[in-house]
Parts: sequence; C-alpha cells; structure tokens
Amino acid sequence: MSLKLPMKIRNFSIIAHIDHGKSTLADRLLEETGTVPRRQLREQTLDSMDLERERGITIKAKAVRMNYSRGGEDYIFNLIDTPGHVDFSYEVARSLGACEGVLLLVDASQGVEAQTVAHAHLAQSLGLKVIPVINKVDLSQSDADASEEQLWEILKSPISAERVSAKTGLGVEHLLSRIADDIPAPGGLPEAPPAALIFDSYYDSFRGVVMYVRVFEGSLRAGMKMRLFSSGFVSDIEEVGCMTPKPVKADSLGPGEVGYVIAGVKDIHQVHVGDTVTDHARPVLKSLPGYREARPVVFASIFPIVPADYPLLRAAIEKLNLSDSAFHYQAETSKALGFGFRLGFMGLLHMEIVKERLEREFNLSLIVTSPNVVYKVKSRGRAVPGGPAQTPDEEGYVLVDNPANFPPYGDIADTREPSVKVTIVTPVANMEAVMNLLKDRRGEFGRLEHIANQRVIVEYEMPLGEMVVDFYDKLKSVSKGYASFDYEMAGYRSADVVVMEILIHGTPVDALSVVTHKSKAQTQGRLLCEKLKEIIPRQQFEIAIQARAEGKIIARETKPAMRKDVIAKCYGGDITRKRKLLERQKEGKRRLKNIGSVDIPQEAFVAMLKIQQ
Ligand SMILES: Nc1nc2c(ncn2[C@@H]2O[C@H](COP(=O)(O)OP(=O)(O)OP(=O)(O)O)[C@@H](O)[C@H]2O)c(=O)[nH]1
Ligand SMILES: [Mg+2]
Repeated sequence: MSLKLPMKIRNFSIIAHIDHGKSTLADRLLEETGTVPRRQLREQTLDSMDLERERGITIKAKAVRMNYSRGGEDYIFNLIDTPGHVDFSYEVARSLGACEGVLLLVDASQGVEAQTVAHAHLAQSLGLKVIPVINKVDLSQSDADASEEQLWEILKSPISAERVSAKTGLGVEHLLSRIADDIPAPGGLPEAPPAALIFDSYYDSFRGVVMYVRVFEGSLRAGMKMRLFSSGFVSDIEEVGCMTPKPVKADSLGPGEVGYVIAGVKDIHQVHVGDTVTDHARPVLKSLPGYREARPVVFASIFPIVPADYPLLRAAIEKLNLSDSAFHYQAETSKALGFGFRLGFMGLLHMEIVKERLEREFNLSLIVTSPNVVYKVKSRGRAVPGGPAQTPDEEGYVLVDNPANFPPYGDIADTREPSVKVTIVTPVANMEAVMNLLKDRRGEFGRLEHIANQRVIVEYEMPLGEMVVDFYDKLKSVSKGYASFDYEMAGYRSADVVVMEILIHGTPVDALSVVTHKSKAQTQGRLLCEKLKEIIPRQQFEIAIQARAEGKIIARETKPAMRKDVIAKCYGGDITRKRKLLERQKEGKRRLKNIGSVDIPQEAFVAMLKIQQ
C-alpha cells in the first residue's frame, strides 16, 4: 500500500446508544465498500471477542480501513465502531480523538436515548462534524420523523439525517456518499516531524505491543527510531500497517492515516494510550492533546475459591490487564478469604466481564465481593488503620476503597461519598416512576427538559454508591424498558454512611462488610441475615448470623444445628448411590469457603449484591 494524499481520507466513528445498530451498520459499510467479501461477513463482524458475540454487545472499539470510490475518485475511509454501554464510554472518548467526524446513529423504533445525548454532546464539544443517521427504518414500529426531530433538539440544529436500515442495506450507499462530502479531510504535512496519537493498544504474544495510532503530522515507517513523547520510551519501528480488518503491512502511515505500529515493545506498561508517537531524531516540540485518564469507579475484591489457585489468579489478572488496561488491581489479604486482589472497574458490566473472562479464559473459580465506591474519610487525629499508607489531602481526608479499611466508627470525623450527575431520557408516561426511583436512591432533582414526541430529559444528582448496584435493572423495570441513563462524576459530598459488618458464629467476615447509608442499614442487615440463614448449610452446631453497625448488633438470625448426615438415609443401600452422594457433597464443599468453623457458600457473596438495595 502506498501513501495516499491526505485530502481523500475520511476518519469517523459510529456513536450511538447501546443496541442502536452501530456494529450492524459497520457490517453494511464493510460490505458495500467490498472491504470484507460478503461470504466472510457475519453479523457484527467487528465484534470478534467471544463475550461480545455471546452477549451481542460491543465491548472494545474497533478501527477498520475501507476503500471507497465514487465518480473515479478514490477515498480511504477509516471507521471506528464504538461500544454503546455506559461502562465503556471512555472507549468512545478515545475513538473521537482519532476522527474528524461521527455518524450519530439513532434507532428509529427507540428514538433518542441517554447515550445518544451524551455522545452527541461530546462529539460537538470536540468540534467534530456530526452526520445524524436514523437506523432500523425497516421496522414497522419505527418513527423516523420523530427521531429526526429529537435529534435536532439535542444537536440544537436542524441537520438533515440519513435514513438507513443496517439490516437490509437501504440507504447505505447514499450514506457513504454523504461521508465523502461532509466529513472534513484531515490536515497535516507529510514532511513535518511526525506526531501520532495512540488511541488503543493490545498485546500480541509474538509481536509484543501493537499500538493503534492516528497520524496527525509527518509519517511513520518501519526502520524509524520512534520516541513516545511523555514516557520518553525509545524503540525501532518494526512494522506499520492498516486494519482491513486483518492487519496489512504498509510502507508508511502518513498524515491523517489510521493504522498500527509495532516496535518490539515487550512491556505494555511502556505504552500509554493517549501518548504521542514521534521521531526520536526529529521529535515534535509539543505532544498531542491526549486523554484524561479514565478512573475506575467501582471496586470489588476477587479471591480464588481454592486458595492454591492464588498464583494462577495473579498470572491471569496480569495477562488480562494487557488486553484490558481499564481495570486496576492491587493485591489484598482478607481474614476470611485469604489472598486475593482488589480490583477497580469502570462499572458493574465491566466488573462482570472481567470476572467472566478470568473464569473462562483462565479456568478459575472465583469469589467476588460486593462492589463499592471510593469514600473519602477523615479520622479524628489517627491515621486510617489497615489502609494503604496515604497522606491526607489538605482538608484531612484519605481515600478508602475497601470497607475493611475504614477506621473504627468512633475514630471517623466525617465521610464523603462520590456523587454523580445522571441524565435520564424517558417517555413522559414513565417519568413519575423514574423520579420515584431516583428519590429512593437519594437523588436530588436538577433539571427537566421536554423534547419532541412526549419525551423528557431529566437530570439528577445522586450518590454513585446508590447507582452501582442494580440501578440500571431497576430503571429498566420501572420504565418498562424505555428509560436510558448516562452519568458523569460530580465530586464528593458528606454522607451519613456506616460500615455494616456481618458476624458468623461471632466472627466478623471482612469480605461481607459493606458501606451503606445509615437509614438503610437496618433493613439491609435484616434481609441479609435472613438470606444468609437460607444459604449457609446446617452444621453440627447452632450458628448465629448477625449484622453490626457502629458497634451495635442491628439484626440477628439463628441457623439450627444439623440433624442427619447425607448418607444416613441409604444405610446399607447400594454402594454406587452412596458414592454418588458423597461425591456430590464433595463437589458442593469445593464451592464453600470455610470461615472460622463455618462453611459459607459463594452464593452468600452474591446475595450481598442483591440485598444491598
Ligand atoms: N430490524 C433491524 N434490526 C437492526 C438494524 N440494525 C441493527 N439491528 C439489530 O439491532 C441489534 C443490535 O445491533 P448491533 O449492531 O449489535 O448494535 P450496536 O449499536 O453495535 O450495539 P453495542 O455495540 O452493544 O452498543 C441486533 O440484533 C441487530 O440485528 C436494522 O436496520 N433493522
Ligand atoms: Mg456494537
């Protein structure tokens, strides 16, 4: 492949709310431009990860290069398909840094939803050209006119929308032509010192780190000694190329081009997404704007069910982090569960996906504790015990991301919790139910705006802690599936929260501790004790199950002692049946964690999650 003139390049992302058809539209663009032959296309071709295919969602953004010809003119289209789920919004933000424009897609049967609003505003704030696209016009329940009107309102401008069906291909040809016409060509000089933005990277076990870049100035070629601007890391470029979507080697990547760079980097930590690649001999003077680092907002601990698996878990986490650098990890020891890790995630779906990948790709059985957010705690004079050595901020607060690291309640002067601004888009008919849910989650009303077709955009401020557990499911159920939400961090607020501990047979189980609002502690404590009573198998002795907050027992249940053993009922019976029963019991035991002298099944940790609300 040779260097093309930058004026014929068009770089764009497809952005939308989850499930509005981005990846399906990408299929049609790949098909229509002949990038991927029809027989090799499958549904959502770019969703290549197993989990993406099973769940039918995009988790990672994917870049692909297409050739497009019109009236004897050849274009290069670099498309980035982005994920729609709110947990992966940082992928969208990164992708936009590599583009001049976006296709803002709306499912005509759903209309504008929360991520439509969030991503549209992000694209506009970055000065990108927005092409509104109304998808799924083949569906009988679709209402393209209403969707278009809603789009105009959120864009604050009546830009005519393309109407397409990503399923049938209707309107896709016209859309390609619009992309060529409307999306600005990238600028940049081929002879300038090179500056390329790293917008993604992954680790290949043969080639080392593969960096995905967007070149803004100059060009990159094999043999060049590159330097990463902010880390100062220097290495020889071995190969550059484009994704078609298969990687294809190229002579060079010129201004405006999107492609990959391989430079024999063995340690992924040398490469930061957002850094600028330049020429070591002739570097740029200033780095490209880069990205604000995405910070994890939800934390949970992970322990192997079999303690001997700890080294395997460590290796698995390190390896997985190479392909998903958005989760953070740190070693942790629990009195109840032994050695494990404290992990930070971008949200609950992200947490679920990391856990599932660890279990599946590395064949591990894991216990995950109840997720929580990061609190700021000010103690009376003394340092926060158990927590990582931290110096308090100028107001005297330290960050605590683990309930087990809270100081004793008597030592706490004040606790602050993270707050978020949530934006919800819902039909007027469900507005009241949605607002009640928000009130119940300690939300404070901010703003309400009516948009076309009986829809409203509501903004609330609420504690992040109230959002992390099952808010999404509840919102969907109270709105019969119609409401959608997006959120952004809005600082810390003082909060009346307490650590609730669970004591089993008199021993606190640190991994079952949660931070909860004082007004909800008792109800939650009761529910949890009842649930644990059901879940914990009977033992030879009676077990007390208690919840404790601020030094007081706030709930209690008693599990009576065992009456029979499993094989008593087939005494003298046939041996294979006996063996089967014992076998099954052994299997059951493997999934238990022995706490003091009581076995606690993994379900107990899952129950925690459910009851917290
Ligand atoms: N009828 C109809 N269905 C469509 C159309 N486009 C997409 N779909 C369906 O909508 C669902 C979601 O499509 P995807 O392409 O995975 O949506 P997405 O926006 O990429 O989803 P995320 O990446 O998870 O945010 C799939 O079941 C598609 O088959 C269309 O034009 N018409
Ligand atoms: Mg997708």
